[in-house]
Amino acid sequence: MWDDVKHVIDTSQSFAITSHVNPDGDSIGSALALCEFLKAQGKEAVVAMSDAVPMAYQWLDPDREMMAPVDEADLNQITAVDAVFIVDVNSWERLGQLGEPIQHGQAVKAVIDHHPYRELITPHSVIQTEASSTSELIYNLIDTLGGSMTKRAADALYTGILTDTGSFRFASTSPHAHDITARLLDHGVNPAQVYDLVYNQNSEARTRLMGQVISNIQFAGNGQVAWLTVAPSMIEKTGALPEDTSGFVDTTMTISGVEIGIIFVGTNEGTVRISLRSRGSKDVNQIAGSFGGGGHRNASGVVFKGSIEEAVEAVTKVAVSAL
Ligand SMILES: [Mn+2]
Repeated sequence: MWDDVKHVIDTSQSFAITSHVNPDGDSIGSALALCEFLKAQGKEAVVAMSDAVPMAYQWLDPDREMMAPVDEADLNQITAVDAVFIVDVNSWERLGQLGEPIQHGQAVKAVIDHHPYRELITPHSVIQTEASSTSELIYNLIDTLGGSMTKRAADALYTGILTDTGSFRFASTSPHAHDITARLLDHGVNPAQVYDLVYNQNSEARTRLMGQVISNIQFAGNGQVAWLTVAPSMIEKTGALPEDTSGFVDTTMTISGVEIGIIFVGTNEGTVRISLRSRGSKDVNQIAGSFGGGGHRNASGVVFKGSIEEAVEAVTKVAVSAL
């Protein structure tokens, strides 16, 4: 299964690793661990993301080696590498400002991902939809190719599995995911410390913004669809950062009776960043797909062109009809 990826690694010297917009624990964790692995093989490797790294994951990159968000100079460096690894996503659009330069660049492209897909964007792809996380796949890669596991890589992979399994509660939490987690603890990961660093580092501004956003929650479909809206002005007034809204959508799913939860985050560029969550068989991947986005059955995302009002009207209508 890893033969093709091994060939890409063996035949290249310089690498860039990238992932989807709004990077999360799994995209950052898997990218950083793969970067460590490649460097340990004597390769040059950098991680580049279209968007900034949320506070919760900045501790994984203490020297700020990641290019996130990328700038013009970064783009030149990234397009000059021999090979690009695209992790935790299989879509040019979801790479944000990195999508076009990478798609049309000369580098070999390889995908490592666990999201359902319609078509491959590169023939060099390892996509296992049954994996709990891309971090689980990167663990398997390092294990198979015989790399050493540094504490930093172990922390990164543990963070990816922890966050993508919703702290080991989603349906994707397999015996294999727990098995890998156990081995990461053997490499020195401290679960209490990681949990604290990931989940208990909110700023006062983020907490105030969350309070405002939650107090304006709205419902449709007999309380089965709940949604939150965040206007750019709310973020500015509270002094919070755009990435501070990450995780807000999960509060909708703590409400009894809610089957589909949505957050609409407006930007100053005339787009709305939408995240969707659902319970059980309710498929928000399909809802996101009908607006050009994607993800998993129970967690997906879309970038919508238009106003928050237009996005709410269009997406909640589809959500209610999906009940
Ligand atoms: Mn993931």
